[in-house]
Amino acid sequence: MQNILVVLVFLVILFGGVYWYAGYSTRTGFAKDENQNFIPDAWEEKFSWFFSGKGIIMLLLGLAIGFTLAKVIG
Ligand SMILES: [Ca+2]
Repeated sequence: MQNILVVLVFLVILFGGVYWYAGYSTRTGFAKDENQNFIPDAWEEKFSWFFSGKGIIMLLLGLAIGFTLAKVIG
């Protein structure tokens, strides 16, 4: 169970980092973002689901961490 928890926390950090970098790189003008939605246009074609599902993805990860944590502690 601890292994699952480590993987889940790692995913949250990884995804959070990607979301942060998308916003950071477009805001600083480092990445091209012509439609100004703070997602690099190069990523948008292939990974639009990853950004449009941001809320759901983070919610599910949060819930999974909550359940796993409850199992580990309890
Ligand atoms: Ca864009």
